[in-house]
Amino acid sequence: MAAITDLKFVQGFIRMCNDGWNQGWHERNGGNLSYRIKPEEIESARPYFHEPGEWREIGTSVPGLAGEYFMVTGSGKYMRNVILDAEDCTAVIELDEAGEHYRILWGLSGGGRPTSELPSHLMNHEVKKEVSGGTHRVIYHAHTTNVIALTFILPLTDEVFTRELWEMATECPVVFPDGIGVVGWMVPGGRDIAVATSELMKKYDVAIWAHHGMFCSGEDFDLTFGLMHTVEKSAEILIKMMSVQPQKRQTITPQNFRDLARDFKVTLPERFLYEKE
Ligand code: 2HA
Ligand code: ZN
Repeated sequence: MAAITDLKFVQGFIRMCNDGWNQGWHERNGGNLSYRIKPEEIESARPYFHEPGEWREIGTSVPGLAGEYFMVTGSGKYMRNVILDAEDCTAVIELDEAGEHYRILWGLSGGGRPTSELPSHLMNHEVKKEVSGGTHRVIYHAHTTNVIALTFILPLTDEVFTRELWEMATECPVVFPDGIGVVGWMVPGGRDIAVATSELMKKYDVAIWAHHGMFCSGEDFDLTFGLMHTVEKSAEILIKMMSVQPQKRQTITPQNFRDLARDFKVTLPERFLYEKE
């Protein structure tokens, strides 16, 4: 193997950063990505690691992730540059046995730190590792234009966002049957927004940050990118619809959703199927 960037998980990570850039979700240094690396993948990457860096504080405590390894984007790095220079823009980090410190094993070759949203990423990973029985490995944050626009228009409730986005495309309730959580405006980058987001991640795979963007969680790069893409496309349809006329002439009804749930074998919580006046 010629380089760490030839490894499959590193390639998948780089491709996802570039796909998000191509979607227009990562202006300047916006957005970030993290991946919880599998033990066999770490072994394949180990030959490329340098002497471990200093242990540094995460800024929160994630004991459920003690000793885990992550690939993460760097703070202040641009998603559009990842494909050109992954070694400068991303890093592989290891967590300590308390889940309170990390150290850099590879990457950020020009210096720097992991993503400013590291507390949110790791607290989401901790919750998702637990509730998914270890299957979820990807946490993705993007500045999705149409979802952000909707946070100025719709009431900031899980029920309204879930229902309105479900109604915009028949596949939506099948792709995110548990619904979507919404966090009101908060200061990004710290522990408080990380706690609020990880609370939502106990129930949902998608959390919206009002006037900022979205977090998605999933098993692999395809599923997690696909989830972000599906939610954002649905938001785009809603924005287009509202731009032409404020009222829907027809839509998918609560009974339609129940019929869909039966045939597609998903459970759609009734609290999202409320009657509208
Ligand atoms: O700039 O997206 O939320 C990175 C971010 C912070
Ligand atoms: Zn952001």
